[in-house]
Amino acid sequence: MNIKNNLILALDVMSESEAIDICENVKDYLDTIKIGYPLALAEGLEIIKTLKDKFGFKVICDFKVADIDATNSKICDETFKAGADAIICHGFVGKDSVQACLDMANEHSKELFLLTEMSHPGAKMFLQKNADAIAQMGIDMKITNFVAPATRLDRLSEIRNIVGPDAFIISPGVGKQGGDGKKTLQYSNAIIVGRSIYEAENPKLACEQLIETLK
Ligand code: NUP
Repeated sequence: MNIKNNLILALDVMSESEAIDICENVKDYLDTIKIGYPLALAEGLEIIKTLKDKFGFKVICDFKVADIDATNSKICDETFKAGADAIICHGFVGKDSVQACLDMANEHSKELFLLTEMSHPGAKMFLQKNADAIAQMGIDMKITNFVAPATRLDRLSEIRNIVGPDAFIISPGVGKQGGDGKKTLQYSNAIIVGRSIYEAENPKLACEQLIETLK
């Protein structure tokens, strides 16, 4: 995936009007939006097409798909039918569940991102212990896109080692969660940033300033 300025906006606002307002402000600086449950539950999956048609953005759906294989297939199918360019799934559920997501992504000629370790403190409790194995499973399954944390560069670097230089990694946790964008991009292909852009008094300026710090 080609991502302008290596920057993905996590658009976790709660209404279409807010979403459009933020997008109008930042559309010159980025071309890829990540939406998750907040906006999708508030406005429905139609929001995907709205953002794509209005701004030409690529849309990654952060639905952290984590169910049995049959259910994962249905979740991914609906999401891709709604226009998503990519979907994020969890890896801890195991190979059969992830394979169902990968198969559906391939059927639609869209992308799958495998979430390895999360960025928040709670990830240390259970997920971190298995993150290397999740990343390895992804490589064994020929998955090429991964999500790994900007908040722990040692872990991000380890995950990069496991998935290799050709894998595509996107990283949340820059800004509000404490991660540094420029350092993250030493290991990662793109950063995911939410609140420090959409909660800023001037999202356009916040975007511009953030991009400056990445150089
Ligand atoms: O490990 C993860 N951490 C994380 O923050 C995996 C994620 N998908 N996210 C998402 O990234 C989170 O749900 C939010 O949409 C975004 C980070 O937003 P912010 O902390 O920059 O506001």
